[in-house]
Amino acid sequence: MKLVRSFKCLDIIKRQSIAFFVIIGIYTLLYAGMQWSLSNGMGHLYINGRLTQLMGIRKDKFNNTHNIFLMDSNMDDLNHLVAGGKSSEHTANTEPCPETPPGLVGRLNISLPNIHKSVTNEDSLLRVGYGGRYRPSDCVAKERVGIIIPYRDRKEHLTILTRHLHNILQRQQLEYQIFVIEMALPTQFNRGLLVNVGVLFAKESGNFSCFIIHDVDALMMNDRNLYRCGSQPRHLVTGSTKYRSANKEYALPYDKYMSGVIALTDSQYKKANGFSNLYFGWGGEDDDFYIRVTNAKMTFKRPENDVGIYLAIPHENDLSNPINPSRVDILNKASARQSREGINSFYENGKKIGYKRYAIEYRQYYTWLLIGVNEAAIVKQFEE
Ligand code: UDH
Ligand code: NGS
Repeated sequence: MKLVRSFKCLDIIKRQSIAFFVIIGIYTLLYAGMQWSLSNGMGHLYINGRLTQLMGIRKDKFNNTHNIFLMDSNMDDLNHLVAGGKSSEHTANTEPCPETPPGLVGRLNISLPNIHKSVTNEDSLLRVGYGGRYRPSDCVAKERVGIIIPYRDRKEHLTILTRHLHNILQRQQLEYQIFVIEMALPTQFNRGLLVNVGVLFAKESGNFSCFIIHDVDALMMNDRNLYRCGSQPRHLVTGSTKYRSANKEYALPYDKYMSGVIALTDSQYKKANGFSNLYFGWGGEDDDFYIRVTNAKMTFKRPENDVGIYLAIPHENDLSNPINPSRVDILNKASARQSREGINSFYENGKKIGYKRYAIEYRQYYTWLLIGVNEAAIVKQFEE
């Protein structure tokens, strides 16, 4: 009897071992397949919390998000997945929101020593949908705004800015989504290229009537500075603490300076052919864009002087954004290059070229896109 029992026991152990190895084998195959697909151009999509019932999702150890592996090109599916959530709850009220939002307070009481606290409104954060989307629930927004933030390694600034924007843009009764576009190392930072990619990505993600190109360290100080587009491109900064002098609290470095925060419709952006992609490192891309806008027979408009004021968060120089020694040479040829190099550079026979999407993450307060760029290839493409 004892012998029979121990045989049975052995049999069970054998079967369990086989099952164990089969499961390990399947996991190994799945994991290898996943790695292979990632290294062959498939993007990651990370979505916060709620979609855990889907296949191919694993919890991210570090930031409590979930990763979903999907084809890069499948933006319609991605949008469908992240639709829903608080921001897209349908409102019964189809009345347009008023021209002047009723809750504005004007000059904002924000200051550096207490910056986190002074920009945060917890209620506004609770109303944000996946990927940093929002839509007013009591009226139809006057504008659907895509906020594009070119970004690398400024985590603290990003936390502050996104909190501030969610608070103020909801008060401005806008429908909006925040996009953070990051360039993977080791490539030198390229603000213009990131903005172009951001606008293209935002256009795939939603139907935006206006794009706001926003530096990560610029905090608006007056909520009457409405984040809307106009019949001409808009420079929303009339003065920043960054250029503060003894006799001027908020200033600009020169009159044609058009950086920090600008607002353009898709058609205005296209008319200028977007930013140049050739400025790797610091400086020049904003002056180049000014030339492009002017060549396209448009002008930048600014809000009232006391409305377009900004608090600039101070920071050290960025190691991967050194001053570009070629910037003036590139700038001198801005007009000659404009029609063949810009936002139109990225498509060849309907295919994206010049950069790779490494990851898309629908984070709690913004949508994040990480791209890889081959600097030598981009520069070579446009060598005279
Ligand atoms: N940016 C990053 N990370 C970087 C570099 C730039 O996120 O490493 C983004 C960010 O949105 C920033 C914007 O690009 O607000 C513009 O960057 P910038 O370095 O041109 O401007 P910023 O006002 O600094 O941040 C200016 C200091 C550079 C001094 C060079 C010589 N005067
Ligand atoms: C100009 C740069 C711009 C820059 C501006 C302000 O000289 O890109 O200074 O810079 N143009 C060129 O270098 C050709 S700041 O004072 O903010 O560091 O935006």
